[in-house]
Amino acid sequence: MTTGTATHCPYCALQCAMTLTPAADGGATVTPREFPTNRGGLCKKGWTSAELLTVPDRITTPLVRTAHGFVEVGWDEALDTVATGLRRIRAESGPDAVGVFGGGGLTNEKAYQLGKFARLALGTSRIDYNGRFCMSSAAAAGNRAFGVDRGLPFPVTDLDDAEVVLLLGSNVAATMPPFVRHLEGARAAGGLVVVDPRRSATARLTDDGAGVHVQPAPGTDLVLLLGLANVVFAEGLADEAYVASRTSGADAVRRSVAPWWPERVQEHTGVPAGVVRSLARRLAAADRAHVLTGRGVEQHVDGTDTATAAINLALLLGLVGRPGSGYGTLTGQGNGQGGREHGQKCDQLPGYRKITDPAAREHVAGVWGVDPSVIPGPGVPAVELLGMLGRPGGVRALMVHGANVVVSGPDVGAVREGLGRLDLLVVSDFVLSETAALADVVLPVTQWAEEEGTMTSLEGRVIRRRRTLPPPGAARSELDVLADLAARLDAPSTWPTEPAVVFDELARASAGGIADYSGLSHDLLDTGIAAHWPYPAGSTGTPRLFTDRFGHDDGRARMVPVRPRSGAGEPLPRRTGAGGPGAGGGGTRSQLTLITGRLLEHYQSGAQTRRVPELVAAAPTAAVEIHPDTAARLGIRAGDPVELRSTSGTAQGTATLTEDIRHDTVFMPFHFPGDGAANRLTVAAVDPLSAMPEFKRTVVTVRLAGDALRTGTEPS
Ligand SMILES: Nc1nc2c(c(=O)[nH]1)N[C@H]1C(S)=C(S)[C@@H](COP(=O)(O)OP(=O)(O)OC[C@H]3O[C@@H](n4cnc5c(=O)[nH]c(N)nc54)[C@H](O)[C@@H]3O)O[C@H]1N2
Ligand SMILES: Nc1nc2c(c(=O)[nH]1)N[C@H]1C(S)=C(S)[C@@H](COP(=O)(O)OP(=O)(O)OC[C@H]3O[C@@H](n4cnc5c(=O)[nH]c(N)nc54)[C@H](O)[C@@H]3O)O[C@H]1N2
Ligand code: SF4
Ligand SMILES: [Mo]
Repeated sequence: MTTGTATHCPYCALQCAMTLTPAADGGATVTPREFPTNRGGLCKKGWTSAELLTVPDRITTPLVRTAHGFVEVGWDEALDTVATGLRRIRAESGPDAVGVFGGGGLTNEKAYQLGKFARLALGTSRIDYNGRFCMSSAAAAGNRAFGVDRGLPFPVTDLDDAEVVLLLGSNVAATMPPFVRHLEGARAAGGLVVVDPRRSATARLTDDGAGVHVQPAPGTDLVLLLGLANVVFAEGLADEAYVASRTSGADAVRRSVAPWWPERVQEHTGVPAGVVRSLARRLAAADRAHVLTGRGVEQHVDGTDTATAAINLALLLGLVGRPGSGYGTLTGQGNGQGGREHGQKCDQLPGYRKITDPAAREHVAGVWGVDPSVIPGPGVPAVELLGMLGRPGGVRALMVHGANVVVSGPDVGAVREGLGRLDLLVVSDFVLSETAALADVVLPVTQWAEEEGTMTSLEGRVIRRRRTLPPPGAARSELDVLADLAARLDAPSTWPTEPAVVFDELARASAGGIADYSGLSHDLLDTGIAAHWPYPAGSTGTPRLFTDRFGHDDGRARMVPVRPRSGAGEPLPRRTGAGGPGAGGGGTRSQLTLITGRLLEHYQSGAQTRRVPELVAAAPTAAVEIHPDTAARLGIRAGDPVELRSTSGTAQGTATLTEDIRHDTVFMPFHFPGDGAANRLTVAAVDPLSAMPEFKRTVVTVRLAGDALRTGTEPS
């Protein structure tokens, strides 16, 4: 009998534990494993995750584009092609003409090596990653308030005994199903509060006395949160002792929320004033309460301020760092947490260090064995990077590792055009994603079950990913690929390929930083310890942050007054930030607000889950959720093909009629390519503080799609 390998699911940040056992047919079988985050549970994606290892269209040989399409080549030829192209572009246009786009699904080792590769082998400042689309607003808010950004500053199991959990813009019942187990305590106490414009699967968990579903207009959460803080002040519900001893800035917050009394909040959000008052009282009365945010409130042009308002509320009530209570954001991608700590962000060096900080540069340069002046300065965030593809002074070559930008970026029509203007597009992936299909060179890499490494889960816990199977065909680890390219580019420093050795280097580079891993190694992690960072050498880690101080020098949390910018609370958004024509404010009867998000069955761009037959059968195409009254007004019936139009473009889907959505709102998942891509509609407007794009609030018109309407759309 073959014994299985203890590892974790390849998909989301819950990192459910599983045992993977090699199967006779070359694949593997999945068995759930007991672990605090999943308690022996898995969702459909986890159960079927091994199928992707042996999908028929897995790429196992490097591909180079010729006039006749892709041809299979050997590694030497592929890497020579890449290195020659990169050298030429660098010589002609300088190192910043090469861009790198990383991913929050990469192991810590790969994310670290990619950041080092960009700075040392390419000499470019222009690296950023898809976590910019995911965690950047929550991260900016957390850094600003606490001086530290760890999604959950406490173990997930701390939620189990909560009396009240305020869940804003998160649909965990679909996006992290086993997580729902940690909400049972709050449900039993009648204290689960779900804030979502849709009656989502998670909102339905509040039925039958388990809690309350609050249904604001999309993008009005900031006003709702200001209203809750207004009630806290007005009714003397703040934890004055905590506020005085552990925070600064409360007076400014008091002034900023004064104009947001509940009746005015009702006018802007649609949430009844009585609900605003009772919610604030409920939260204040609970001994154990949590405030949690998800992408629904963060993926907006004011996402950082909205997350800040949620943090202010939690601080006013004295929840942060109090045993059994807290504030957190639910990190999304498998390594969304670690992926933002080790240097793939344009402004960061390993250990969550600032690339502009001379001491940080000196430390990391020391580990790399280079002069600090060799390390470039800060680059540009993801949306800006995608906006400069093939532009004068922009990027002429792009290397993509772990992202499918032509499906998941905002305004993918523009992204596709940008990729088309490049001189060289190099994509590493294990399937021919929609982005890989546009590449000049495709490099086949290993999947989770074929590699060793570490991931950092949503609770800041570093865990081991373990190898069960050999890589198929010629597929190679990205660590090997980067090392071979570094050699071809005459890069300084050393380029180890053993994950445990790369981890040791990462640990040294992180020493003394905010996300300090220096006390960890693969061997230590293999003993099964619960390693929550910071984990400096000699420590035993930090399951709970903020119990007696925050990350700022004075040890206090900073409350930052935030106010709605122009347009907030109005039915339709105004454009801020770069790119494209304005969507305008106001609105007419034919205009609806599009919110985008996830289905249980599919993961992100769908590059992986659209290859798993069970998942495709359950959710084959993009369904557009519309309220029956709205549909009737537009002459749309259930199952009709519909066309959505925004200032960015058009997309098509199938109408699903549901009373779970507001009359003024439609919902579309972003998991599908081509005509069904929701991101053909989104605009490249970003939050000025985090550079997070606006994914959750786009002005659209919706109508029945006829064959005539289908013409004129670009082919996928
Ligand atoms: N099945 C599945 N699971 C996943 C993923 C996946 O792709 N598929 N991806 C993983 C990743 S990377 C992430 S980031 C997480 C995301 O996990 P979630 O944050 O749970 O996912 P979303 O569906 O993007 O958004 C959550 C909810 O926000 C609501 N919403 C939209 N606009 C607003 C608004 O203005 N205000 C409020 N209050 N709510 C709003 C939507 O209706 C939706 O129900 O999921 C992770 N897990
Ligand atoms: N409209 C709209 N758009 C959104 C969102 C939304 O809510 N609405 N959510 C945003 C969010 S939160 C996120 S996180 C992004 C995610 O968006 P994407 O970047 O598109 O995410 P994935 O589909 O996970 O793409 C990962 C790709 O990398 C490959 N891959 C996986 N592991 C590895 C690896 O180890 N190495 C390499 N080289 N490749 C690998 C996969 O096969 C896949 O092709 O989408 C964002 N886009
Ligand atoms: S909840 Fe996330 S980690 Fe768990 S099985 Fe599903 S996709 Fe995998
Ligand atoms: Mo995400």
